[in-house]
Amino acid sequence: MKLYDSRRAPNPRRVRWFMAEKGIEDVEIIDIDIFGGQHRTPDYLARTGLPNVPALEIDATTTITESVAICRYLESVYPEP
Ligand SMILES: N[C@@H](CCC(=O)N[C@@H](CS)C(=O)NCC(=O)O)C(=O)O
Repeated sequence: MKLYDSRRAPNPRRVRWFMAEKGIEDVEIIDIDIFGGQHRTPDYLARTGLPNVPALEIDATTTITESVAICRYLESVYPEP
């Protein structure tokens, strides 16, 4: 899985904190330059559907957005702790 992140943005930070608290380390983090407009490129929009971070790419066909939805999905995959 890949997490599309932007280091200075608060919503992806919520997901990073959640992953840190749970010890999730096998999600690849990809930094998106939202100040440079990288989240509005055709490639990013084709992957995520929305010009927002965070987005979690689960596989080649499924990406979810919304920080709380991403945390809930991760909780379902990594129920412990
Ligand atoms: N409700 C969404 C909000 C996502 C959101 O607004 N992300 C901001 C960064 S914190 C963003 O992508 N902004 C880019 C823009 O507005 O162009 C969530 O919780 O994930």
